[in-house]
Amino acid sequence: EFVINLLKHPTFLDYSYTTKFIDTTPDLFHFKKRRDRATKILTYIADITVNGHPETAGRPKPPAEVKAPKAPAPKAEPAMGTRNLLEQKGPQAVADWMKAQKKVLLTDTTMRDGHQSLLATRMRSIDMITVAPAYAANLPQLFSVECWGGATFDVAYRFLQECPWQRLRDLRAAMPNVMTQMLLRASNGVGYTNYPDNVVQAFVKQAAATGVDVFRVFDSLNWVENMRVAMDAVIEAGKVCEGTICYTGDLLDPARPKYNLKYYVDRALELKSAGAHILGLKDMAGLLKPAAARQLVKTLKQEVGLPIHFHTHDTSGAAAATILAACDAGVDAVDAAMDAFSGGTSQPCLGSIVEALRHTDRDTGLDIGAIREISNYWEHVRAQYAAFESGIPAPASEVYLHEMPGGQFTNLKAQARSLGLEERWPEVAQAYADANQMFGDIVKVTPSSKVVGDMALMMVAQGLTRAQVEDPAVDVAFPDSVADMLKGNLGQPHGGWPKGIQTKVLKGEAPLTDRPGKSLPPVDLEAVRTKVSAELNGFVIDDEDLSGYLMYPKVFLDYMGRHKTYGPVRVLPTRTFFYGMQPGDEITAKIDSGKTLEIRLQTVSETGEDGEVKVFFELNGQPRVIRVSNRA
Ligand code: BTN
Ligand code: 3PY
Ligand code: ZN
Repeated sequence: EFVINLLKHPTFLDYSYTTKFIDTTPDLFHFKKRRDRATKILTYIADITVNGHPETAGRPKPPAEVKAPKAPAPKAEPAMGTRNLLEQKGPQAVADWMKAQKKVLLTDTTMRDGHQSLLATRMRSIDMITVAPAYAANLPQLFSVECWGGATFDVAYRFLQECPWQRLRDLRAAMPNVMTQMLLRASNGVGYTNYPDNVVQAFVKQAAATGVDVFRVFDSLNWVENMRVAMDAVIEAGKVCEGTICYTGDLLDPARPKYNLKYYVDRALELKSAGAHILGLKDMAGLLKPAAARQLVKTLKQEVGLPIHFHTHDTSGAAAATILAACDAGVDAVDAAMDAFSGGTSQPCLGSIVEALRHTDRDTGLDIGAIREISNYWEHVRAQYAAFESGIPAPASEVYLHEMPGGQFTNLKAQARSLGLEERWPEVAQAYADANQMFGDIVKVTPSSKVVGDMALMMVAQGLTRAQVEDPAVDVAFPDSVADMLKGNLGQPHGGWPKGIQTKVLKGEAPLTDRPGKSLPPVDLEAVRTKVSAELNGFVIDDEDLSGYLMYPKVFLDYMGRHKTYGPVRVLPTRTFFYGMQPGDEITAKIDSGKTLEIRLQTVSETGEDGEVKVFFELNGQPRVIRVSNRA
């Protein structure tokens, strides 16, 4: 019978242990499968125990007493929330409802931008899914939970050895009443480059089907022309389209007229006519100051008429003041991170904003006790990720000089460190500002921010000034990303690219002026599926995997390869995932509904002459020995 089943399921050949196969094929040669998955997981634990995890080597370790955090208990059945409204009445009803609310609506960003900005995006799904039922039950008045997209997509595959789609599916199931929200880089999807239209369309369709309710769609140059394909796909899927303008510059600075009130109103009206249900105002670097926020929000409310959802970062330490000013001016919804994941390059503090608005006419109505309990959980989660803390201890008014997005600031600092430029950080900050001006004062957000960062690092590393870079007589080997951007492959900035630098970089090659997607031929999705299948020894990937592959071919295939060896390691507690186990440690891992592995590590042998170490486990009471080679 086993053999027949096997023959009937070519998917078993090599990749049978992807979580989806398990989920969708419940009764297939059950016993064999369970044992193999357990062996793979034990192999992973043994390997990490002996050799360490490459990502945490040489980094600060969480204190020994930090154990798997416990989520607060749900206080009641989940009350009706925004998700129910969306399901029953559709996205326009959600937008109308927002405008009718007196209270400020809140989005919790902890599960996406919070850890993206503070912990290099390294939060694992299990830490999110564990607390999701408490969100549904105890904070059902939240507008949305931002938990997907941005950098979390590729980091899940690349560094966390887990499937981002599975994360989304699990969160959606655990929070049935509150809208989930994602960050989508329009034609860049969740990647760093423009994709063919049908790839973007397939991605949005799948994200909507798997569980995203609100799509915050932005373009890294605020070019609405380049956002339509993504926005149309969201609208087509019946989900909430939050057409978003990115904020940059300084609205009140007469010396920087490019980004004035008219600029933002014009973009907002373009987004409205492109079909946005909500207007997103995305201050990715945290540059919007309180007085400017008051003017901008008031004007956009008057001139555009869409509900406004404001997002900012607390890099400067002044973001809460800006949020409160925006609330005064009538903003409909704002983003904040749970206290333990707030501040610095992340969003401002959710609990404090709720309290600041308490007993005013914009009272959020959120339960501060529930917020404290959930934040307490997050505090314990954060402690487990000590290895990924950026070490930026204080607010930085320097952000008004370089204008780096929250997620990039810490990242670029780490990059500068790895290039030996740590001491010269102030020069990097200045070079970033200079590079921005050289490119014509552009919006800096993924991926345009990466291009400006690449240019800045190059200028500092090679000792080049802006004048030298621009001088036709000075030979400069520009980073590939710079050439790509000036060729028009990310789209067109307001006012176009400065001709001088563009001509120098392109050396006479004609730049693109249409949107890049217009000239990218559609991908033959089924041909790609077949090709990937062949690379995976016949394993047929589904639409989620296909969309993952299309965004990040190599990252996806590497993930699949490791999955074959190590199995569904997403079920491991975070401490075990990053540090393995000590003799005497016991953990529990649920591999799928109802099946639990009780794992105890007994002892670890000396390294043998063959370079192998024997790791002795007890698995559900039975002894198991795993051999791994000592590479440490
Ligand atoms: C990566 O950094 O490649 C993703 C993390 C998983 C890598 C696994 S962990 C166990 C084994 N040891 C390594 O050095 N790499 C793999
Ligand atoms: C992303 O694109 O990941 C961002 O967070 C931009 O702010
Ligand atoms: Zn952000």
